[in-house]
Amino acid sequence: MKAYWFDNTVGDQREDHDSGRSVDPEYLSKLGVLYRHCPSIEAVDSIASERSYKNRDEIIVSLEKMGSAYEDKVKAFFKEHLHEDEEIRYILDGEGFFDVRSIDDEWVRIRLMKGDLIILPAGIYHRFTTDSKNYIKAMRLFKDEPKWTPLNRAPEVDKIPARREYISRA
Ligand code: KMT
Ligand code: NI
Repeated sequence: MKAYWFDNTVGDQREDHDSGRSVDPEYLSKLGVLYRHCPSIEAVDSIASERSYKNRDEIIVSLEKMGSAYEDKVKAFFKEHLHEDEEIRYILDGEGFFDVRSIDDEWVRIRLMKGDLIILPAGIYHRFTTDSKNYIKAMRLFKDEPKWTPLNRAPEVDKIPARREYISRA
């Protein structure tokens, strides 16, 4: 894991976009973002049982696997959105970036690689992209039913309970 302020330059979303200013783990936890390095699946299992993540599946986002649908998929993941539940991802292989909005509405870019587990709180605006290697394999964990309908950023979405609760906690 490596977290830093996004450089806001135009160019492919899959480039690093590293401004050179790093973000420390304390700031991530202030945003409600939880990060753990889990070298083994047992470490993931123990977090899952502590936090009642009962279900899981796996997703591969790759050019090889998705072919012509890949570019559209990657663009869709990169639309700024939130969820009414946590977004929990454990990286099994490859790499990718989660961008999360800071308290001042700037982008913090989080590079995740194999063994990284991230938990985004409900109500945080974020987006995802693969990197220039175009390959990530991740486990998605969830409590009951997967509730990861993306709600794209909009004034109406700012008013939903999950967003209001997140804002009042951060
Ligand atoms: C998501 O919801 O953004 C994804 O599942 C992206 C692929 S998992 C790293
Ligand atoms: Ni999401």
